[in-house]
Amino acid sequence: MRPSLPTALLFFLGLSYCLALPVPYDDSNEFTEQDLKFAERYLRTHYALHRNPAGLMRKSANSVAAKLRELQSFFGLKVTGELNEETYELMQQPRCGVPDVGEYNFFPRKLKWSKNNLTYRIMNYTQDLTRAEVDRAFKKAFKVWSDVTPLNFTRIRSGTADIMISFGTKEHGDFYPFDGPSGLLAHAFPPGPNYGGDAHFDDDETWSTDSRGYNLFLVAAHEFGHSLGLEHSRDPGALMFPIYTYIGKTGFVLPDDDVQGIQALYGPGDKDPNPKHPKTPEKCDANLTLDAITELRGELLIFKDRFFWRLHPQMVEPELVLTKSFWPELPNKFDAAYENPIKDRVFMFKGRKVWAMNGYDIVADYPKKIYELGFPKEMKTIDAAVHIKDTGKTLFFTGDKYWSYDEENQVMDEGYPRLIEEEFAGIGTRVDAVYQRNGSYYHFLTSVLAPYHPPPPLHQAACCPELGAMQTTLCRPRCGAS
Ligand SMILES: [Ca+2]
Ligand SMILES: [Ca+2]
Ligand SMILES: [Ca+2]
Ligand SMILES: [Zn+2]
Ligand SMILES: [Zn+2]
Repeated sequence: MRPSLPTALLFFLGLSYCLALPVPYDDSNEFTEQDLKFAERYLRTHYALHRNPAGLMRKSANSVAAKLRELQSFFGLKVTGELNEETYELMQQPRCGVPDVGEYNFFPRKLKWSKNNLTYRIMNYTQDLTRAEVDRAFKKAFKVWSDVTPLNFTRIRSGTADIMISFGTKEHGDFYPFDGPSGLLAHAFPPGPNYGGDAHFDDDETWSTDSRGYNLFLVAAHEFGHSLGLEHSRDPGALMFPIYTYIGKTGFVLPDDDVQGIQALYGPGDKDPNPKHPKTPEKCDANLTLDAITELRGELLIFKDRFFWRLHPQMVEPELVLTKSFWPELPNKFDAAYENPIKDRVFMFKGRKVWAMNGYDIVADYPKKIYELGFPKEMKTIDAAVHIKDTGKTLFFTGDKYWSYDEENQVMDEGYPRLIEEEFAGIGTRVDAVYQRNGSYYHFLTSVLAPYHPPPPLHQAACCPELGAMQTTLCRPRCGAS
């Protein structure tokens, strides 16, 4: 983790500017000199990009491309080896300061503590919270890990603990300076003597016990994962994913990916008080059911649990992201969603509430109650929704019935609800999600997938006949290969 001596020396000799590495970029974007420097710094911090002596500029340019490819592959972006908008946006997100490719990756052994009883000491406090709040956040963060392993954590108030915890700003005593508000939030060292296991928090952040600023418990739970020997995970649902996402007020449960990781090092504990660890959905799981589907400005968003897949026409692989990372104020999970492209609005439904989104912004006055659309007051949920461009109507499915909503006049059409079975025979009695593409083709997604009207227009279906159309779209690369 600590920089090799030459890197540190160059840093202190102030050679950082004259040795700036050229960052290859996609020239359909307008990146300023400053953007490119920022990108270079990011690769240096998180992808072990080292400066070479000036004479080796050409070679080093290649290595910048290699680091960009590593980053793009880590986060499941399109791998181009060039800086582009998508990559730059990702670099802007607040994150952990530990590299995604740890230098300790080069060691064949896994770093772990050789004892199960560990101590921690809180060296100082932030002004943002009371001492009791800070103590509680750290205690709870350790409990995340002790619940699923044989590890025990004991707080000591003097002397040297295994895990020394402190708040600091900018250069704070190691060679990994913090960077002011946002950007790097914290970092921690893998198990070992001295610095080993220690966790540092950037006190230029606003720390909180809720959604404001950065949630200290969440960041600490992540950092302590490093203190125990975990590296970053590529699973966007994992606590050890390097980018910060506030995941809501409901009780935190350690995701399955992190449980697998920590138990590979220390084994399971005696009793896990909360044995249900959320798994990240697999796009090619044959039993996958979906919550909701909508388009958003040409992209298809496919919702499942607290995630959605983004699929846009140029993308080969769908990208899986946490819903909260796009819309922190929205619920974790949805029942139904649809887009009205004329109004450029996406409507998302959960229980009796509906939110209207304009791109990534929530439209003022939302959430509203679904009865304001004309549903009976006793209706609790909507199963699925789809907007039909040609008619300007939106169809809502709930239980075995469906409704038709007139978008232009903003009223529910007369003569509804009707039975789904009457109009769409054979799709079953309950619809999970539905979308429309290419005119009159509807794709109703139920636990048994049922394309309606002529067979699925997605040509990929032909190569994966055992899967339904939607899953085939998600699984496209795999289908192409077979
Ligand atoms: Ca230590
Ligand atoms: Ca920072
Ligand atoms: Ca649904
Ligand atoms: Zn981290
Ligand atoms: Zn530090």
